[in-house]
Amino acid sequence: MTQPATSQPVLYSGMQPSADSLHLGNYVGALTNWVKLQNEYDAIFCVVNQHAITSGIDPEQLRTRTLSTAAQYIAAGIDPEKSILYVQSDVPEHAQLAWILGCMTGFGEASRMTQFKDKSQRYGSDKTTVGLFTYPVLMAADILLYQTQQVPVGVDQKQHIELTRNLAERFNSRFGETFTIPEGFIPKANAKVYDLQDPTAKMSKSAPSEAGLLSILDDAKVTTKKVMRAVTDADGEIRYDPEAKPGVSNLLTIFAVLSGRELDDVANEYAGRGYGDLKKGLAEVVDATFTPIRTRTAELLDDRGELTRLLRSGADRARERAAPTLDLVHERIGFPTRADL
Ligand code: ATP
Ligand code: LTN
Repeated sequence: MTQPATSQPVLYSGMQPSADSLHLGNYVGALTNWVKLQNEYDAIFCVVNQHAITSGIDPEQLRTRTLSTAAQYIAAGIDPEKSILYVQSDVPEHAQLAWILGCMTGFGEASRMTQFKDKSQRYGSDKTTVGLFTYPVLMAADILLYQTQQVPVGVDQKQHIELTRNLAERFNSRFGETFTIPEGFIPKANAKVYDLQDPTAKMSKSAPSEAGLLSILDDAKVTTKKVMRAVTDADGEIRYDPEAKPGVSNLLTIFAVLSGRELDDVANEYAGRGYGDLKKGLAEVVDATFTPIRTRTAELLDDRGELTRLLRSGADRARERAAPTLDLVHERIGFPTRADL
């Protein structure tokens, strides 16, 4: 098997550049985790633009969102010198390995992916692309190319990680030890953020209304307004009880996670006070978290040359790691390797 560059275990993750701004759910459920983990792992983070085109292509929007997503990763604390940060389409080995893995994936096996079933039902058969169907195979290629051990993802990606493991095991047993078998690294339930207007639904960029979505790049005035208008309940009591009081509990969770405090500590501070007080306090915490990230993102986007250079250098480092794995795969399955060319 090809060896990783450091003795730390390899960690790999990615997000699609499918919105102008990341939202609080992405920040709490993924990005803050990545920032912490990058010190303990040999971490690789990808802006998965090839996955993003499975649901349609708008070239200008895609270009802007790809750079903006990368800038937000860096602004939130991903260190592009320590970790590898790159754009998926800059590393052609992903698509090359995906083709091979696709030829080892059963049609029935891929048809069982619930994300595909959900999305294809929503899009209808004319808008459902073959790319959407093979999306999980490309994700498997992303992960396996780097001999990844840990993959931090949301619970919705669990089935894709299972498929990745199955494909790696299948390849290894048919053609000899080639891939490390990765593991999913699923955050605890309390890292989940709910929609401010419908606190029983997860905060998502595809929510029917923007009113419940806190976006990192929104102006502070906008986020404050959204927090102040968050849905609560009629009994007026501030306590953590996600079943009976989903709205208030969501506000308390967000407050605790963003301020780095214990939930009980925040709940005690606001016990006996009005919802308006809690919301005001939370709006300040959101502002204190997002404003520096927003400012740094704008600075990074102002110097596109430098940002592009950083991403190119990330892609060079990624290719150095991906190419030997692909070479080994080629050798194992009887394709010419670089040494033959
Ligand atoms: P969609 O609109 O398709 O549901 P999304 O906004 O939920 O997308 P994804 O691109 O699916 O975002 O997710 C990127 C990462 O952010 C994943 O690791 C996911 O688990 C995390 N994430 C997204 N929404 C939340 C949330 N509400 N709470 C916690 N983590 C979240
Ligand atoms: N499917 C993932 C994004 C993704 C990913 C990956 C995550 C694509 N390739 C590799 C981890 C590892 C999502 O939608 N969150």
